[in-house]
Amino acid sequence: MAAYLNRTVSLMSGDGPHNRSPMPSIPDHRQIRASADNSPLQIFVKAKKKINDIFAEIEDYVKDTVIYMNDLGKEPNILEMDVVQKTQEFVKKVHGIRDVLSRDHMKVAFFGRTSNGKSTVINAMLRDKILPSGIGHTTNCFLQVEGSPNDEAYLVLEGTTEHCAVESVGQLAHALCKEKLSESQLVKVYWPKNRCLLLRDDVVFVDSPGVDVTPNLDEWIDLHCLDADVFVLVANAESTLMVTEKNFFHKVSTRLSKPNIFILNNRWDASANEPEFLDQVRRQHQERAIDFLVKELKVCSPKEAEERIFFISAKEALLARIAEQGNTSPSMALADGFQNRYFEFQDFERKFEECISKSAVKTKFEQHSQRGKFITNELRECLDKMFND
Ligand SMILES: Nc1nc2c(ncn2[C@@H]2O[C@H](COP(=O)(O)OP(=O)(O)OP(=O)(O)O)[C@@H](O)[C@H]2O)c(=O)[nH]1
Ligand SMILES: [Mg+2]
Repeated sequence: MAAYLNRTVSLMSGDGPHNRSPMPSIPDHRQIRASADNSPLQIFVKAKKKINDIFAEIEDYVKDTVIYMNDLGKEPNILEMDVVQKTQEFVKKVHGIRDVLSRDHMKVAFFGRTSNGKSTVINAMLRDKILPSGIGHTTNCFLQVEGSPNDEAYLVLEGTTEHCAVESVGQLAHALCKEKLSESQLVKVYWPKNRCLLLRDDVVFVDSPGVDVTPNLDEWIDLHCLDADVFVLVANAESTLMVTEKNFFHKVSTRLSKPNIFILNNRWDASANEPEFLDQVRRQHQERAIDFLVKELKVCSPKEAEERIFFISAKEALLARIAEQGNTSPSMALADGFQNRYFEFQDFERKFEECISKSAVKTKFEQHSQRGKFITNELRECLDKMFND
C-alpha cells in the first residue's frame, strides 16, 4: 500500500502522462546516496566487515592457543595429544571459514521469457550497456556480472581461468558468439567496481536465457539458483504472466523455502499508447501478480506482495541513465509518463537493495556465526579443563 501511495503522490505532483518533461528531472537516489553512503546494501557490507574482523580475532586466538599447547606439550603428562590435535584442526577450519567469508556476496538472478527485457533491466541497474540485448533470442547462456578485483573489464568462461578482455558490449557479444556455449553454461563478466556502486557493494547479477527456450529448467535451478538471495521475474506488461514463467518459479519454490521474488512488469512505456486503459491494465497485472506470489507460490503476504511488484520501462531507465552520465539528452524521445516509470524503477531498486541485503546477511552469515561460537566455546572448555586438571 505504501508503495502505491508513494506512486500516487508522485502522480498528483504533476508527473501525469500529460505533464511530460523531455529530460529526466528526478534526482536519482543512487547518486544522492553515493555521497551519504547510506545505501541499504551497507547492511551487508558492514556485517561482512564485522564478521571478517571477528573471525580474524578468532584465528589469532586459535593460533595463540596452539602455540601455548605446543609449549606445554613439551612438559610430560600435562596435555593429551588428542586435545592438541583438535585445536590444530580448528586453525584449518577457521581459515576455511575466513576464505568463504571473503568471497561471500549478494546474488540476484533474473528470469523471464525471451525478449521481456532481462538484460536491459540489469544494464539499467548497472547504468551501462554491459550485457548484450536486442530483439529475438539474445542471451544464450548464463552471464554473471560481478565487480572486477583489479578494475579491469574481462570475462572468464566456466571451467577455464583465461581472462578474455572486454571493453564494450559489442566485444562481449562477439566474444560470446565465438564460443560454443551450452545454455546452462556460466560466463563470468568482471566489470570495474568504480563504474557501479552495486558492484562495489558486492552485488552479483545473473542474467539467463529465456525460460521458454529450454527444457532444462531443473538443471538451471541446480546450477544457478540455489544460492541466489533474490529472484527477479521480468514480465512483459504488454501481455501477461505466462505459464512457462510461472512453472519455473513453482519449481524454484519447491527447492527453496520462501524465495524472495520481485516481479517487474517491464515495457510499461507501451501503456502510453493506450492511456485510456492504463489503470485497468495495471490493476489486472497487479491482481494477477499478487495472486501468483500470495496464493500460488505462497511466498509472501498480500501486503508484502505489493512491495514486490513494479511497473517499469527498463529501456527508458537505461537511456535516461546513459544520458545523465554524459550530460546529454536521451538518444530517443521518451513516452508520456516517463517520470512515473523512472520513479518506480528507482523505487524497485531501493526495495530490492533492502531485501537482498537483509536476506544475504541472514543466509550467508548466520551459519558462520554459529560455527564461530561453537569453536570458541570448545577452545574455552579445553583451556578450562587443562587449568582445572
Ligand atoms: N519498449 C521497450 N523495449 C524494451 C524494454 N526493455 C527492453 N526492451 C527492448 O526489448 C528487446 C529485448 O530486450 P532484452 O533485454 O535483450 O531481453 P531479454 O529478456 O534479455 O531477452 P533474451 O536475452 O533473448 O532472453 C531489446 O530490443 C530492448 O531494447 C522496455 O521497457 N520498453
Ligand atoms: Mg537477454
